[in-house]
Amino acid sequence: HPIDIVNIASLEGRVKERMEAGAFGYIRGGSEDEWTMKENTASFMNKKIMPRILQGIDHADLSTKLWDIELQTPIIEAPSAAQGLAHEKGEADTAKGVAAAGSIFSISTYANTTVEDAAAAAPDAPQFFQLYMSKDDGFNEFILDKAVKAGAKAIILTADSTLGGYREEDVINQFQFPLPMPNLAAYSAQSASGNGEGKGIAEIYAAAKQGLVPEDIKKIKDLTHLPVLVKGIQSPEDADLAIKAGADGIWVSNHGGRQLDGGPASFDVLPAIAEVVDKRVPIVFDSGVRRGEHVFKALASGADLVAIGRPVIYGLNLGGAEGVKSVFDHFNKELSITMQLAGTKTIADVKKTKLID
Ligand code: HOC
Repeated sequence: HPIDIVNIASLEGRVKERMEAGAFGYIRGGSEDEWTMKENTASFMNKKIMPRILQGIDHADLSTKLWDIELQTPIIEAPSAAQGLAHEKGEADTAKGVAAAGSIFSISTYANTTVEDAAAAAPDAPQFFQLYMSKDDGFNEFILDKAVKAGAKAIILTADSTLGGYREEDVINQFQFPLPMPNLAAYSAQSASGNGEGKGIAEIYAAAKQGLVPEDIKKIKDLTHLPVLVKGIQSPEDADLAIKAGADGIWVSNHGGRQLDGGPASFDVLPAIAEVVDKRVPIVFDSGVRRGEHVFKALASGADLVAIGRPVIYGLNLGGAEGVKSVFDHFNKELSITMQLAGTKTIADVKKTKLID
């Protein structure tokens, strides 16, 4: 069902009251002191929007494109693992809600739904597949083949997660994934994480390929013939490295502050990355986005699309597919207001807006 939303930040408290403590801790939590996680949202205040007036703006048009994919909003869903923790229909309902918002849903390798079932839940909507590369090449080939056959439009290579950040709330709660991860279960060889059920986060990460290298980008492209977005870029050098190695898109992210604590806010590193990328490929941005104003500032700093993670999962928990749609509607409402008050009509106008210190 649709949910009433005054602001996105208040969803966390509502979900905490109804969700099992271990699941909530896993979803909400960041690593160590959660310093980077907090900085992610706080850093949007380091820049101010310089508004224009008398621009004849009578409404905002949020429509945009990634490659040839038409979108009703520049806001997309950030892939998140184990969405069955939030709702019995998990990723299938998220896919439906995101499709209703005219946006892109990305399914994680570590989903509680198969890539086929997620695709079937929203057959006409664009879906991406988020790969955590495994130590086992057989698994990588198997899962990428499944994603291609299910109709994925792009592969997201998660490059910041060869091992998990130290998340203390999971330690305190002795958190273990309570549900199977059917994309793992479908593969006959047993990986270190089995089918995910009853495993702790460290055991899940034990299956990940260590020592990812730029050549892995080409390997994925050769296997899938799909565009590859490299997710977890935080430095201009790595953006350049990834593009030279064949990346079709750069995903600026610090994994919502769940991996390296003590690193910079994602928003703080975006302008320098955008400068180096220099429009060679699109840039997706995530981490800490809780307001339409944050979306606006990320677009004005060089992002082409902005992804939201935890807010989508909170919407899923509170209202299933319609709850997810409500979260998109709320972000879009705030973004529209910000756009019009800043004197911008289109996403292209937003991207030209000046931010000041
Ligand atoms: C390699 C195993 O992205 C998180 C998820 C992790 C999913 C398991 C990765 O918790 O941040």
